[in-house]
Amino acid sequence: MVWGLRPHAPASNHNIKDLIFMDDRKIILSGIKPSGALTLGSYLGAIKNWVELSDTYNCYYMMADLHAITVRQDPATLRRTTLEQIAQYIACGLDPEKNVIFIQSHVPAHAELAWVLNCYTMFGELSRMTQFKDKSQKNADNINAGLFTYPVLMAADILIYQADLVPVGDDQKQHVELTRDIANRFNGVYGDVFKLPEPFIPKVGARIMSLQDPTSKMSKSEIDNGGCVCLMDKPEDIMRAFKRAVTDSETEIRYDVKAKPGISNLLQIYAVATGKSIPQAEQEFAGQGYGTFKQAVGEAVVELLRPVREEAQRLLADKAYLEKVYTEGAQKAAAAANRTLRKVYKKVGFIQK
Ligand code: ATP
Ligand code: LTN
Repeated sequence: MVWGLRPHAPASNHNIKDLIFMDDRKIILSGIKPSGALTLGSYLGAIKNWVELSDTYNCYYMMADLHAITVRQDPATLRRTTLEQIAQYIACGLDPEKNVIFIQSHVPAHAELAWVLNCYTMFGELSRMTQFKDKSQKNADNINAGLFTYPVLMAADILIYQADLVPVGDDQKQHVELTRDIANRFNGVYGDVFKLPEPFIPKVGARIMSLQDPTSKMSKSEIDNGGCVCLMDKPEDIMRAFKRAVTDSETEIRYDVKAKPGISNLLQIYAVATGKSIPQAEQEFAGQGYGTFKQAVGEAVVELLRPVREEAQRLLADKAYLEKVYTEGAQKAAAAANRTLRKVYKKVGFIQK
């Protein structure tokens, strides 16, 4: 990737905020809410692909803290998980020299564009979002307006960088589709302002299920029920979670999501963790018992996460480095985001400063 001065930046005395990607690689934007410890689900569904894509795209990866507060967060915990998440992104293999790693609230243009896009998004569209329906059921005492308009902020996150691709798990597909609808509506009125983004959803690993309830998604806000494995979990905790994983009363290790959701989930986890295909995994364990299989899946996950945990721990001890990463990241992100925001403000008729 090539960094260069943004147009109209002073040629002398420029600093990092004037730097933008200058090559014609396609652009990626994605993010995760720092609403808890990162899980195996977000790793296999999203971050693992971010790392694979980061060599061929210009990438923006953020901590979506503005999104996190749609559900009540303890302020001290939110600060800690945000910092931990940055360390974990880097530990997973995202090089801050090649990728723009930043905290969403450090780039105010996201919230500013979200306001404008709110005026181009319909109440009916937002009412159909399944994440809103799920979260309002789970947080019945706090169905706030932010929870409802959350997909508009997500659209702003994506469109402000003119992203081509948005690597996410299956649960976010609907939000990326809505982003395209909003962009299309806006472009229909003002001309080609926004690029239309595509979701990038992995074939295997797009929906890792809870180990305790394999019919519902493994989710960091449901960490307490034992169905979740976190990136920073110790090997013995990971092994225990897999040993206790819910399966079924048969004995056959076969991929069949409807009839055998628990075993299918474990096969999926094993396949992505080892880079094997699901049929290869089925063959490997043909005729073996569930106990041996669960042990092998646990061991594969322990080995997958061990370097991530160790490197994240090392990075977390170096707060000055993490601060440098997110400060420079926000400056680079803001340079790109402000360009789109200025264009949008001009198009809708705001007087330019
Ligand atoms: P929360 O419980 O706070 O809603 P979450 O655990 O669902 O959080 P997110 O921050 O919403 O995690 O998701 C981060 C990214 O990881 C998104 O791209 C999402 O699609 C993906 N992801 C999350 N959980 C899974 C999962 N179980 N399987 C595959 N991908 C997932
Ligand atoms: N909505 C996502 C997190 C998120 C995101 C984004 C993902 C916020 N903004 C932009 C991709 C692109 C979630 O709940 N997992």
